[in-house]
Amino acid sequence: MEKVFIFIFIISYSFYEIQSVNVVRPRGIAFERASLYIPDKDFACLDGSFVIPFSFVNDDYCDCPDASDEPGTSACPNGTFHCTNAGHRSLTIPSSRVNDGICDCCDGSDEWGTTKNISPCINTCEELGRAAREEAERVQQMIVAGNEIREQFILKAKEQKTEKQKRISELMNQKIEAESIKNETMVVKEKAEELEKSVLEKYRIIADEKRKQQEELQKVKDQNEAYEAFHDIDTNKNNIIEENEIEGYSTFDQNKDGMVSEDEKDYFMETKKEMNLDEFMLNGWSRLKQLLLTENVETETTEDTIEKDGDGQFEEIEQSDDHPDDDIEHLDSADAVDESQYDEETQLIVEEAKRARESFEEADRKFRDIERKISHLHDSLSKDYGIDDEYATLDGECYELSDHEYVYKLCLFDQITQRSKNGGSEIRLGTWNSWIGEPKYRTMLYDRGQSCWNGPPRSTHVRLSCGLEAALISASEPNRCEYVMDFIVPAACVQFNEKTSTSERGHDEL
Ligand code: MAN
Repeated sequence: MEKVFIFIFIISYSFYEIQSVNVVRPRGIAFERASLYIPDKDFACLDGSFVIPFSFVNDDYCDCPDASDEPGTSACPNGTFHCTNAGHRSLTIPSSRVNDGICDCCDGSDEWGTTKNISPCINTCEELGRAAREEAERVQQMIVAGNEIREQFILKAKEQKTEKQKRISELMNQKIEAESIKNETMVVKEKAEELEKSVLEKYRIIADEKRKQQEELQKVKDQNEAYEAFHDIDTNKNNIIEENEIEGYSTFDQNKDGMVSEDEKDYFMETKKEMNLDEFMLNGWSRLKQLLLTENVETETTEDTIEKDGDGQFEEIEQSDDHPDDDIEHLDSADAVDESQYDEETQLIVEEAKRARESFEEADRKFRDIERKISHLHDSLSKDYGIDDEYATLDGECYELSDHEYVYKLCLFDQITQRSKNGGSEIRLGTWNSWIGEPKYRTMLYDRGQSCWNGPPRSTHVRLSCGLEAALISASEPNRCEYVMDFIVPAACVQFNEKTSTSERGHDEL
């Protein structure tokens, strides 16, 4: 195949081309690399691997492993093609796109050999370049305007910071005063309570006495019940419970199969043949009570669907209880001192103690309220609001965005939530954590949100960019329960190379 040199002479009036007049370079090579290709010398592959005659450059055969001999053809799979795109931005594309029938470069230079060495592409660089420059100009103007607002934010943040510091020192003074009131009311309360305790002592003794009496009554009632149960079982009235008497007493038939088995008998008799009253009182009664209780519960839960065995001793025991047990029913409340029984003086002392307690609680509440405010202000002062505190005024401000399924709510430096339009409760997508990534102060991380079903806690990245009015402009969920939001705000209107803060710049100028 005949080796052909292909040179491109770029003659145009654009900024790039004025520099390039008379520069000779192989196709697909940028101006700044043209000096590496000298036509009357052999060509050294740029990786230093081979030296080849210059005629091998762009001969559509790949000689250099680094593809440097074929910058203008698609011969090397790893090569790249540079389009000058005069009037717009130059571009470097993979060399596989050269002469593939698709116009990748706006100047059409990548399709030089598609149709008889004439590019099928229309040069759109001027038009695209103009649009790109207009867009760049628009963005630049927005950054300048936004930056002015940003400066105002910074000033406001400074004022707010000073205000917060002032507020903290005011609150510190209030805290001292509140603490002394709290201590005073505490002393008054303790004294009043001491007095209250001493005057209530006699009522407490009475209540104690009443409780003891009621316990005594309960004991007597229990013994009577035991005594009656014993005589119910002891049908031959010889004061001894014998095996045949157990067999005839249905409560011992625990599985209700119509007979009292050996095991059921042994549960009560513990393998003994008989039981006298003393033994019954000591051990037997408590075991019988257990059976009665179970029987009772079963009867209740089956709602009388199981017919009770004929003799119904349990009911008899209940019915045969003729002690007046009104007092016993009130046993639980007997511990409490009955206020209505206080004499007038005691009543006054109790009321005074109540007032003293309320005053102390009020003073304590005020004190803790001040402490909480101080700590809240300290928290806010220690938050990172950007290099110049430019985001400080946004703390707590909320912005919503609605898509077809959810309403998202971003409350800056606080939390993010998601509400389904089909109802249901709000889901927390994260709580403010920190700034992340580079450049700094462009991405916020909100994490520790509500746990995903069978997954991690929800978290959100909020990407900030320049806009003249703060707004949440997008919300998506690229991975399940991992959300990404875009938020525009004037505080982000700063050139990336303007990395130094205004305060730092101030120092430099000094
Ligand atoms: C909710 C929403 C979704 C999320 C699922 C995960 O429906 O929070 O964003 O993907 O829960 O189960």
